[in-house]
Amino acid sequence: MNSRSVCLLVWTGWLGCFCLGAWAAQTPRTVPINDVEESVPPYSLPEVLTLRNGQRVTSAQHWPRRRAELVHLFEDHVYGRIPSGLPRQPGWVVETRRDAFGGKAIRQRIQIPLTRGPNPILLDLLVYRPSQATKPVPVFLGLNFDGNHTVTHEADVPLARGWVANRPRSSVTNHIANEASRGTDAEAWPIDRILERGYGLATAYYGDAEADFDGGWKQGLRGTVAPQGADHHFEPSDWGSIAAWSWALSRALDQLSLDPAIDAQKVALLGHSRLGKTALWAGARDPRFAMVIANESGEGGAALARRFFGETTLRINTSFPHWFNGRFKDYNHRIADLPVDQHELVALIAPRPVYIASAEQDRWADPKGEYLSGWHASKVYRLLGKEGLPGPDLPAVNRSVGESVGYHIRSGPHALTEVDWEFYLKYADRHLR
Ligand code: GTR
Repeated sequence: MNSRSVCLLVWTGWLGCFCLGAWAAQTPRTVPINDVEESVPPYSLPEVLTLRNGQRVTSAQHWPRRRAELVHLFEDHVYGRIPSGLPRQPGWVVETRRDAFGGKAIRQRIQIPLTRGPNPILLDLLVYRPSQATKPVPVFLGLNFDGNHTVTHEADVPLARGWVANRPRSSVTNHIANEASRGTDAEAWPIDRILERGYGLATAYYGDAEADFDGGWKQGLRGTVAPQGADHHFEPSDWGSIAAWSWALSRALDQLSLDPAIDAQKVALLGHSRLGKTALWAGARDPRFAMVIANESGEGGAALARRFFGETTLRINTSFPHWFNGRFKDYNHRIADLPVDQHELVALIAPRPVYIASAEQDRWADPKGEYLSGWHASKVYRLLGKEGLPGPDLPAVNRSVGESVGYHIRSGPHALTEVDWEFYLKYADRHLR
């Protein structure tokens, strides 16, 4: 080896160390995290019933003003503003099957154009409703993580078209959906049981609207509607992907409203994890959703941002910078200055029923912070003549508590399970029947 190559080797070595160091400085692993209840520092929450100008909201008539203020604050500081003038176009039924689930269900596949033009972004809505129903049915609506073909074992539901996440469970390794992933998420969507209980189910793949990676927006909804397309420069209050997915949910509701066999006044929005965050924001923005269920929605969902436990604002903004708007990053190191906290997001759903759920082992999502959000939002429910959660203490596991704010903490890990669904079906029976 000559002296030039030794020199080059040393230099690349140093460069390597430097790059690795810079990477380590940015990697989420270096972000401080707390997992010990006794180490949660004191915090104080913004007062949900006080306007920014200090005025108190003391009657139900004055709540809409505070509600509007909170929606704007969440748009400006957290999820971002959805551009005005986006199209709201009806979809078309691609296929109807009257013999789905052994004749128990009528299944429809509907395509909803989310953008204008000859090649619009299409949301594929998969809808099941009980075939024996004698009147319009209430429906659960939820986005799914890996494609419509993963929520069912039926062989004729087409594979998701666009980018999908690589997952060992679905044996996807190249971001392209494959047959091996069919039905891999069916446990999270007990369609049979939902139908038996007299409900319909509508679901769509969230990646249809926009792929879930930083940069996914370029080919997705946000890039397509931006005047500069993929060269768009985001302003701090521009929308993030959670807002884009929530927009798609509202378009799905438009579509369900066109079907006389569906009771569009009784659509319960449901989402798990990041899609639980999305469900909360969609339900907060769009008062047509009759009920919202946030399964283990965690940070940026139901969990209080100011409670230093599990995932933090800094961490989520580092791992998933595209989920929220640019301004939300300003609070990475000063969360106490954020003009809202997540109990106010839950309160935006009032007086409609909202259900928050946690899992005992899902400490990352901060079960207690999720519960407390519901508890602090209950104040608004009471003002509007409804009952919320019974008190500030986390209930025992596997027990459902609360009225118009419902809650359970299930034993086990982060997941949407049949146990969760049983609670949701009972809750829907109470509030939507
Ligand atoms: C995690 C993220 C959570 C939650 C979850 C999910 O990695 O930190 O906020 O959204 O993903 O959506 O599965």
